Amino acid sequence: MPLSTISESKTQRLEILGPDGKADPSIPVDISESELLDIYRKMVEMRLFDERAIKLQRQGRLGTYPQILGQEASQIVPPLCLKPSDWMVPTYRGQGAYYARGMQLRYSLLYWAGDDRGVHFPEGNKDMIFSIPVGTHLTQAAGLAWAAKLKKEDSIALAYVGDGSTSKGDFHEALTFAGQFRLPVIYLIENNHWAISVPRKKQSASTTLAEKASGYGIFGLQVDGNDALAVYQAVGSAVARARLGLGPSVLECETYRLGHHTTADDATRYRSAQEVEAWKKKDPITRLRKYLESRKLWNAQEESKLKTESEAMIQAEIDAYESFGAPNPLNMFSDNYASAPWHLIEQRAQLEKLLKARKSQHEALELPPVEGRFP
Ligand SMILES: Cc1ncc(C[n+]2csc(CCOP(=O)(O)OP(=O)(O)O)c2C)c(N)n1
Ligand SMILES: [Mg+2]
Repeated sequence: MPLSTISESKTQRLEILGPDGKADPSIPVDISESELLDIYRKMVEMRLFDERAIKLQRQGRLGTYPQILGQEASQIVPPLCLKPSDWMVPTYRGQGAYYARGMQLRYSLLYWAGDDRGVHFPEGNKDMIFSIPVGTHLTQAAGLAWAAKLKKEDSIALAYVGDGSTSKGDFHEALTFAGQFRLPVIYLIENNHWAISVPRKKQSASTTLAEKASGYGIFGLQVDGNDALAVYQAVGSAVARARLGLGPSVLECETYRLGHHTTADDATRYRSAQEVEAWKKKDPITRLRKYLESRKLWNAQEESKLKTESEAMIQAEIDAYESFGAPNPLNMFSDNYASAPWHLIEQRAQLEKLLKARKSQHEALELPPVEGRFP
């Protein structure tokens, strides 16, 4: 019996803006001038914020911090294609995505200072908390999309995932479920080429991460993740398909982590300066700025005004963050369980006793009221 082809998968890649900022005229992008400028502003604001956050950490004013340096397009553009009533399910490298959803930067800082008051999203937003465990949020996103489908709601779910995290079993489980139930969910892989010190080429033998989608009966596309226009086009189309009931998408946004994994890492120990320099030439912000300039939508004066305004806004956010004051340590027990397990009841009671004893020794130790619910 001769072999016959029974299935064929072809993975495509979408690029619109070249590194010189010139757009491919054969791909029309339905985006207004004000949306373009909004994307650019937010990307610049996030880059300046990232730089300040690193300095704060080095000065001992912030905890461990994961930069998004170089990934501004794949972070900021996708949420701008959603409604607040859509679910946004980020990873820990998610402050750009939250910022695009309207979260004030003071809360990102609080979160990375280890303070749960940083979990504070704009009213009405369906945002999930930063996922520190890698991959575990992917099945949750499938569940959120399934619930929306069962309830006949219009909402969809967008989950971010790193290249390294696609190797986890959770990715397989989530995609199996999403494909089989044709869920309104988008898995946006931010392939930044590194999972801490493990390079993308050691992560998986597949040529692209996007092609993994076809095994689950899901639409997959690789996107130039440093090209804000391509990300907007790809996510916008995936959102439209999901809303029409046409099922899930896997979008592999190919980008690069220009900084260290977090402030606890030293990337110079495992990757070359040449590699980093080559990716700097594909910087998503420079590309978009060149494009805007070519369309006469931006110029040097506007650039310097934006920098001055952004720096003032970021300083105000840092001041607001630093004036929060210490949280009550008992907050850490709040809002975790519908009914608390015995060992947490005991531990909380022990801590409460300890705090009371300290207070009687040092009258100055005045803690704010406990926040949240402990059942
Ligand atoms: C379940 C789990 N295992 C291991 C870790 C430790 N860890 C933190 S980040 C990371 C690498 C993730 O790489 P990638 O998915 O590419 O995301 P990136 O950091 O590049 O955004 C690992 C293994 C974790 N946080 N959670
Ligand atoms: Mg990665």
